[in-house]
Amino acid sequence: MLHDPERTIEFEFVRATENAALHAMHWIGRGDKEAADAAACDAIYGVFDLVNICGEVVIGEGIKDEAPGIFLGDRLGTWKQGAPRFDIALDPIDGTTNISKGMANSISVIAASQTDEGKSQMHNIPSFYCHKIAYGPRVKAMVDSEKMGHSLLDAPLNETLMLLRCALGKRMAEIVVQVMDRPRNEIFVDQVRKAGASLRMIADGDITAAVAPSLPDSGIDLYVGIGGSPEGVLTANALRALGGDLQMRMWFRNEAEKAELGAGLTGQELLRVYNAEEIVPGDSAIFCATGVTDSALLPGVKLIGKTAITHSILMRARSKTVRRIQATHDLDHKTVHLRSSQKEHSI
Ligand code: VTB
Repeated sequence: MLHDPERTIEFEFVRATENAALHAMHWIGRGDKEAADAAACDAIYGVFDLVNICGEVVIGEGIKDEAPGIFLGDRLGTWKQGAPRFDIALDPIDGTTNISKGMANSISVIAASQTDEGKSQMHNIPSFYCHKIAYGPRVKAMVDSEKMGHSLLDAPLNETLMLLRCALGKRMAEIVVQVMDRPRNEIFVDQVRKAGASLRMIADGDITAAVAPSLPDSGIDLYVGIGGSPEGVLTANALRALGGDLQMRMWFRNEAEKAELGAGLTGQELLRVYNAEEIVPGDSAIFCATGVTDSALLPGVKLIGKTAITHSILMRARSKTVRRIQATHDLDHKTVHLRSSQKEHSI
């Protein structure tokens, strides 16, 4: 086995999210989010069918909204004997509604952690939703040094924004907070406005929103709100590589959901606040995403005649290298390998 198989295999992840974005782009604006999702899944499976890894999906999709997808326990890769083992978390499209409406903020995303058999490296959160707050390395350094007795999830948002002001050396009005536009998040929107910080709302897709504060050039300083739990785990993989952090705690829409999804958990476990290192505790964390439509993280796919341009970001926790990969695909030659047909297809 290679000494550090992550180093080479990580580039196959880029091919997978690129192909997912290219195969899904035809569905942008066409009102069919399931078709976009299915196209992305087919392409991701198709790439991994040619890659020598033993990949097990530990965080899949589709449970919450019954979308087509790649699910928990599914296998990716050839599973040839001796191939390195990876736990895989993915969202073939985060923001399928956005794609279907031709709106901004959709990506294809995969995270992975090299693992020894049987030892999962990613914490699976049983709730559909979590209350999350995500911030970059400078804020993390200050949060860690303040040794607060409570989590940021319990602090009034204006206190957290004051902390950001100090950590980032900005005026309040320059601090940009991203929140997903939902009635359940109105409380955060009000607090951001009252504090005098600057607000950016997104319709869907809170992985880009929560990773953005850890990138110096994203223009976003903080993500806060209630969004999907699997999306939080994917975000945690990126933050392990970028040095930022997030805090997240399970959130339930009602008591029945809490009783069902939280069955078997103690009161303490239900209230536990996780940070990125607790969600992804191992040394190995790879995060890869390709833009489908524009977001704070990545430009979307651009189609110019028979040329498609994709933008991806690839990073891993071991080396902390962050690569931005712009690819020009000549569609007269580019093909994607699909699981459904086991063949190469033109885009
Ligand atoms: C969240 C968010 C995702 O869908 O799961 C959201 O984390 C679903 O929220 O990024 P609702 O159930 O309120 O629609 C996304 O925005 C896209 O999958």
